[in-house]
This record gives sequence, structure tokens and C-alpha cells, in this order.
Amino acid sequence: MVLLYNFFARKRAAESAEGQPGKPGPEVPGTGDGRSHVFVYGTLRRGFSNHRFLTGARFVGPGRTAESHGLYLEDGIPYLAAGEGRYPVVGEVYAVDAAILAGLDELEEHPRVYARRPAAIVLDDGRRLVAWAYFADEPRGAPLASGDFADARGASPRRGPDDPGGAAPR
Ligand code: PCA
Repeated sequence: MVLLYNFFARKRAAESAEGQPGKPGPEVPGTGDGRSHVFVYGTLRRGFSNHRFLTGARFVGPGRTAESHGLYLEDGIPYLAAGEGRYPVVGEVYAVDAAILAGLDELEEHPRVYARRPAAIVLDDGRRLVAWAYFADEPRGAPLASGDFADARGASPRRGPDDPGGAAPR
């Protein structure tokens, strides 16, 4: 009974952290159930090379950044550049536990290559929330014409074996 109660209490907490249509979400990227929300816009997205790092994560929904940013591409790898005002950047939100988040930080070389910072997100169904996103303070390559990595010619379906930032199977 208590277990069941805890299950529903956690579920409610997660849902309330996932925002409401047109309303601003919470200020921190937590879900209220001990997990964190993360917004992914590049190789971590479904169908791309690093998606397996989200194994065990709960998919919350597709969305985009509430603010306009820049999205750069070099060698098939995208870089989110804050404050460039080009376009909202398209991606997906997941609820992740501390172990998954630590794995993502390692993969993205936070805070050296990508810095994980909160971003305001609007889900496609209209809900608004705040999620972690991997920003690049020194974006590499050239800006894309759209904020959707999937539109990019040369969006890498997988990281090459000699890419030092690549995701070796482990
Ligand atoms: N992986 C992270 C940041 C850029 C990348 O390729 C992501 O998908 O959000």
C-alpha cells in the first residue's frame, strides 16, 4: 500500500514538474521524483548515434527551446550556442536519473566542451518546463540554416571511430 502510494506520489510530482500548457515550468530542471529533465538536440536524439546513452530514461516529449539560439555543425556534431537569436532549437526531453546524467556529462565532456545549463523548453503539446541542455560556449563549425539537427546535411548518424569526442561502446 505504502509502495503504491509512493509510486503515485512520485508520478504526480514528475507530472507537475513537466509543466502545464502556456504556464512557465519550475525554475530548476528537476522532475520532483529524484530525476532531472534533460533536453537533447543532437546525437542524443532518437535515431542518432548516441541515443543509447539515454537507455533507461523516460521520454517526456518532443519540443524546442523557448528562446532562440544558434546551432552549429562541425563533422556531423552539433553545438548549441546560447543567445544568438537565430531560431528555437528542436529536440526531445527525457527524465533521467543521476547515473544517466553523469554518463551524459562524461560523454559531452561537461563542462569543458559542452556546459550543462538550464534551458526553458516548450513541448510540442504546449507544456513548458526547464531542462538541462548541453551548450557550447565555443561552438565549432558553421551555423545551420534551421534549428533542427535532423535537417542538417551531414548530420552524423554515428560518430566516427577516430573522433576523440566519440562514444566508444563500453
Ligand atoms: N549531443 C548532445 C549535445 C550535442 C550532441 O551531439 C545532444 O544531443 O543534446
